Amino acid sequence: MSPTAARPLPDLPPSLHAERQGALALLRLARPQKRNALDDATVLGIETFFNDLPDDVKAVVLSGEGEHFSAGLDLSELTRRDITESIAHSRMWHRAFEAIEFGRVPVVSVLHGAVVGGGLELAAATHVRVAERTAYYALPEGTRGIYVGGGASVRLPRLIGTSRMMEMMLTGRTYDAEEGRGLGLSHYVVEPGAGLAKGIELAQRVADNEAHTNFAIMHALPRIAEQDRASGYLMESLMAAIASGDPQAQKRLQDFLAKRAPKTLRR
Ligand code: 1HE
Repeated sequence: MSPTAARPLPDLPPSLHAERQGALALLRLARPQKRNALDDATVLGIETFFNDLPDDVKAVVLSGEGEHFSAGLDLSELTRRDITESIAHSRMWHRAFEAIEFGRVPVVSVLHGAVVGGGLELAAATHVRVAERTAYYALPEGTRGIYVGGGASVRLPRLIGTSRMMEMMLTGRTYDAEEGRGLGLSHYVVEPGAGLAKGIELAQRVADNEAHTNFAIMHALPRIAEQDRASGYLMESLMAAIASGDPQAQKRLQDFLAKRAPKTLRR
């Protein structure tokens, strides 16, 4: 056990609730009276949470309390900032969501109700997305006279394409849960109320992977995808050699060959 393994989860503002479940940490947006609108305290709390996770946390499940995952940026705070402060505010969101996307452990988000504006930006920073059938997606920034600031311009074109994001912002359209799955906004659609259990089941599977494999998937894969082909192939070979050279990988391979490991069957 590492010296920090028994460390508790970080202290969080009242708008966030966190608990441990075995190797998982469950983080919940807990401001349902404001539809989980993301104020500064919440975004800073998210950054702290992901930067200070105890070493024995292997995956995180992120969900929202109440009827909606998140109504996005807290619009009441926006009215008080000048341009310089707004830039700093957006950069703060970037830092917090980078702590998710390029953090230490994979994050499974459970989406329901409104997943809009900054709420969609938050979801897009997570690695696996489960949507309950009530989930819907929108980028209302266009209709509010503002622009995305939590990383959507970078992440969403990679998920759904620049043209589709452009159209979402121009017209304020919504996509429902099934449409969102078709576009890649979520990977699963489940019945209302079933999202958390599904998210925990998936996070448990992720947590059972070797840490070095999860590292490669989270950190090497997206970088390779943005590289030129020759550099990408080289990086892939290096990563593959590092991964398969790990003693735990060798043990897993031996277990399969000795018929001690499960087969890859359809499920
Ligand atoms: C809020 C926010 C918010 C609710 N900031 N306070 N996001 C949006 O443009 C979406 C704005 N929200 C909505 O359209 C609706 O609230 C919902 C469809 C999500 C939910 O509707 P409903 O009827 O369940 O709730 P409500 O009555 O609208 O809201 C309940 C309370 O939450 C109310 O406050 P109250 O004091 O009157 O009770 C609302 O004012 C408050 N509330 N959403 C502040 N977003 C880094 S850049 C990202 C840019 C963006 O995210 S822009 C998109 C902003």
